[in-house]
Amino acid sequence: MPTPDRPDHRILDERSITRYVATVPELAARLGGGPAAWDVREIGDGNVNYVFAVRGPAGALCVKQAPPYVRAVGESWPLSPTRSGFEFRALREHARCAPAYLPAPLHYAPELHLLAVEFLEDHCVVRHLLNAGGSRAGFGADMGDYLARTLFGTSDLALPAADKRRLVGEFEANIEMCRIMEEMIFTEIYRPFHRNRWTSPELDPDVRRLRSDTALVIAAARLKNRYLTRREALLHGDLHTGSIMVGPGSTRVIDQEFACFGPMGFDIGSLLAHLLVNYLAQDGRHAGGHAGAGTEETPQQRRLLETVAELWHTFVRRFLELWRTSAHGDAYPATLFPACADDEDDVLYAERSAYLDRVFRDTVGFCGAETIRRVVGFARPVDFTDIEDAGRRADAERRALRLGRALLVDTAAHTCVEDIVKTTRRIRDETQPA
Ligand code: SR1
Ligand code: MG
Repeated sequence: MPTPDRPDHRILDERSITRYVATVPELAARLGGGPAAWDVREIGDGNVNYVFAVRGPAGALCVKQAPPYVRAVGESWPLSPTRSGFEFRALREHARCAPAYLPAPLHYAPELHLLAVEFLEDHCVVRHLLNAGGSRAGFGADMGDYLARTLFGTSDLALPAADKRRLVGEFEANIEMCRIMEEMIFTEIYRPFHRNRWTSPELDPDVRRLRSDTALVIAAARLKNRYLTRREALLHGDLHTGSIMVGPGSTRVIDQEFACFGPMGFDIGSLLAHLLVNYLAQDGRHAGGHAGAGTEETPQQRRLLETVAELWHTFVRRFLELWRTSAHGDAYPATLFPACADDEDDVLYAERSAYLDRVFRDTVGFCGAETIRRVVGFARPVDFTDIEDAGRRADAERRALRLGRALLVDTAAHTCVEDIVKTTRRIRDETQPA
């Protein structure tokens, strides 16, 4: 069906997806049999795109199409469908750095704004797993490894300047998707805006306080400037627990449509924020709710905080290893800094630590900003919204606002990942004012 304002853009349904896939020999071959034997189902639950599972006798595919609007809202919120091209391009670039953590990119049809990727059989979305009380051993280590490989591998540490500049140029055009992040995370939640939502009336006073909190608004603006200006690495751009799937022995990152060059800490902080949001939401989800100061953490909450620490430590370890072994970029050129076997003797040792300290500071700030916007913005996670009792939901969300503020405004007080964990536990244990 052509869409009214873009007659060139046909939105596909189950039948037209089947017809289209049949015209692409490599996709048809993966499915096996013929179109009559294929089963197509729309399975998307995200805000922006349509996602189809296509199954055949020999295998399955995941086909995604970007409509020229935000799926969750409809045509009243137009959005460039070119996002699917950026998604496919980012998927390929990240797959070059960390193939084990991505679905294989298979096909892209620019005229339809459609892409096909490997179907992740036996995988589930991490957010759903966590909200069902589950967890996956090694998840933090996998994500630390993924982040180090993709962020290092697309930075000036790994890429020759000419390649990096060309890549930056390509992703600069993902303007509409970046604008969503610029506005949603750093701006619109700090003023009255028609798309903001929160648990009302319970959090009304908190939202008023947030908007008049000058230190907080300035800290958010400072970070927005960083997101706008720093072209450090190719980011996923929307890395949360809904953008990651896990299966037996496998962790895969999906939904790269917000990809752009930006500060490394943006991706890392975003994912940590969602682990911490889940940690705080757990108190609202359990029958009986949070019993107040001194209540024991559940085993799952403990695991979430261990995951936070494991993720950061793995990121640092792998990033340093890549810097020692694969620094082919024009920053810190190998001609000036020859590789040294023993890290401590390496002339770059102190410099590398300083580099990662700065990535950590960014991570803390972006983690705080993401935590706050998931309480009072348009895209609130089911971790919170599924808590039926509004009072309990508001208690958990209020703690998230406090945590977000502590990280965003008192960034410098957090010098290691254990400080983030400590602040999270302290805020969980604080007695809530009515
Ligand atoms: C247009 S809605 C944008 C939100 O949905 C995506 O999942 C991102 O997280 C973004 O916040
Ligand atoms: Mg997404």
